[in-house]
Amino acid sequence: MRVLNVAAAQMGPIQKAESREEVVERMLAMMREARAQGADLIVYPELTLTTFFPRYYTTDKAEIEQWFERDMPNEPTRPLFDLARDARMAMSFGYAELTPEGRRFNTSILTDKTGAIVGKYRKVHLPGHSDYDTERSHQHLEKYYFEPGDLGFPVWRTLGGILGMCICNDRRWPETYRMMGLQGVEMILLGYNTPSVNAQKNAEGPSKRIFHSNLVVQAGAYQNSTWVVSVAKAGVEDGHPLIGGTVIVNPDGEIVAATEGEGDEMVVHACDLDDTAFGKKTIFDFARHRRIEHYGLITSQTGVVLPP
Ligand code: CDT
Repeated sequence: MRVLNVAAAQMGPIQKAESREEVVERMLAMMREARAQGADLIVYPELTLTTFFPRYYTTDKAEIEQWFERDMPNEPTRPLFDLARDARMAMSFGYAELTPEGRRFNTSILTDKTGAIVGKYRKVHLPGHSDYDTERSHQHLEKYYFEPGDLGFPVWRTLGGILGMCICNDRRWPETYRMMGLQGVEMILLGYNTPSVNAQKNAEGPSKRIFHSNLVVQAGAYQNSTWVVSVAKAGVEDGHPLIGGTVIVNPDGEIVAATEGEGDEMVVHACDLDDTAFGKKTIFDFARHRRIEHYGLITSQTGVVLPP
């Protein structure tokens, strides 16, 4: 048995006016609860430290950069690293990253139990649009604020297993999981901010959006025989609702833990990484069963090309 006790720490809404320090206080409260429950790892959502700012449009550089972190850890986040180290707990959270060269990424990090950053992932699949869109009920300007991640889909040997990360919209793409599956991933950590209503199809509300969220993470877990920890930032941020639906999914694709509400809420589950072995050596033994000679279009072509 290789059991990781994992805390999926859903965050409730973060209003535009909330400071990093206020958010970190909420994160620390959940980390203390996770420590009391003996968690080895705590996982927070995408862009944990701020409101989901890609819904706001501005051309003002200072206004844009206020959402970004130049260093990690930095002053406001240092208490998280300190408590995690004292609690001997690994952690993962998302934030907006501004590099010394001025590049902007939607990023997640993973620490080990000493508080050292052992993994960094930069979101590859950026949804939404790059210009202000008058047709939408709300903006989703990730293509404006960020450039696509440049690190691929790495995995890390840490915490006694093989762990990987992805971020929000990445979870909807089978390529995300398969890239990590091909490196033997045993647990994928992901956070999301998903608006409760489709900005281009208002009839698509929260229940269908949670259904889609679960559908993709359960399929990704099963088809790659891996644990997936899928963590929401939820609730109403300055009038803009986000779905909850945080889940921990086992390598059979079953939900084994789920939040109930849309506030700060944690669920903890003992995840045995050895449970990934059966699927990996039977139905999803890639080396025996994959047929890469038939998969060329997946990497040679981006969009659909219809038959003549
Ligand atoms: N944050 C993020 O990636 N959200 C997207 C919303 C898609 S609608 C533009 C998601 O896939 O949940």
